[in-house]
Amino acid sequence: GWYGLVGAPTDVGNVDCGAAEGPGALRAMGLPRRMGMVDRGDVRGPAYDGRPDATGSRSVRETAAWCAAVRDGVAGVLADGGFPLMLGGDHAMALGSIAAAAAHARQEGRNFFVLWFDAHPDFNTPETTPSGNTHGYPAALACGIGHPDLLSVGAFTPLIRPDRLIQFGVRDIDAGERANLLRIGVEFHEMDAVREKGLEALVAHTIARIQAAGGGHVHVSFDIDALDPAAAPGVGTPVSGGLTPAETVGAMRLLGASGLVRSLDIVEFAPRHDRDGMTALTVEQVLAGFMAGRTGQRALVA
Ligand code: DIR
Ligand code: MN
Ligand code: MN
Ligand code: MN
Repeated sequence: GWYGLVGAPTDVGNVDCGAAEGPGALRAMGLPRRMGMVDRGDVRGPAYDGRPDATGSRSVRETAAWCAAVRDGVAGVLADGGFPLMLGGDHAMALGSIAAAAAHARQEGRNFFVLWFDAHPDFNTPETTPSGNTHGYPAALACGIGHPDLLSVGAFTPLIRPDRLIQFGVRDIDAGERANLLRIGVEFHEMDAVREKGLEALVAHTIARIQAAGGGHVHVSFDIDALDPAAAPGVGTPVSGGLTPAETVGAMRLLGASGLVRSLDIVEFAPRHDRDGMTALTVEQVLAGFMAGRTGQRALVA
């Protein structure tokens, strides 16, 4: 199979966090070419609008337009038989890729799961958001709660059963956001659990659970800030105490080898905050681990 890169160069979901420059920077470094991807180009959308609407959310109309474009770009790769790699852009864009992946899974008659790697659960709603930024919303929206103008990006809602969303590495959770997670019933593994049990063991357990449920389409949504800022400083909202590159490469290799993952997001790379290209290098290693797992090879670990 081939990898179809869909770029979403925007930070419409956050305030000039720098993620809009992510796809261009990775292309300039030659990553898509080196990794043998088919570059389907960037989708387009409107500029950021910081004025909050009646719910206190910013750039909702703009986020919805970008996500619809991402949805169509990712759906195009799936329709053409490729493996979509959505390159953000901020994490609000995951609403678009998940809308496409969920529709594809439904069409193929597969169970649909989302694995979310992130320092943040992105499970706010307009009622709980401390910022009004839509990059804090996408996981909740996928589960069917949040702003109606964003829920309508998907052909149906919820896009995912909440017990089929599993989060890893979260460590910066707003109070109302945590209440949302618990109320909706999402499985989220915070960093203390990751340290205690090991990321690879948690991921292996999740793969086994999905296989026991009959398999399906697994979408992986990977926010670069899941990684520790020591290895990946090039993000808009760094949070200390994150995942190491080695354990992340190992987990991604397991996911690749499982054969269950059929779509992937890599979001929130902000080159202006990078140091000596180390975040770009880490991103490439994480992707290489995943791809090596898929082709049954051994991943190159730093
Ligand atoms: C915060 C920050 N929870 C918010 N979220 C971030 O604004 O909703 N997500 N940084 O990536
Ligand atoms: Mn995120
Ligand atoms: Mn994050
Ligand atoms: Mn974010």
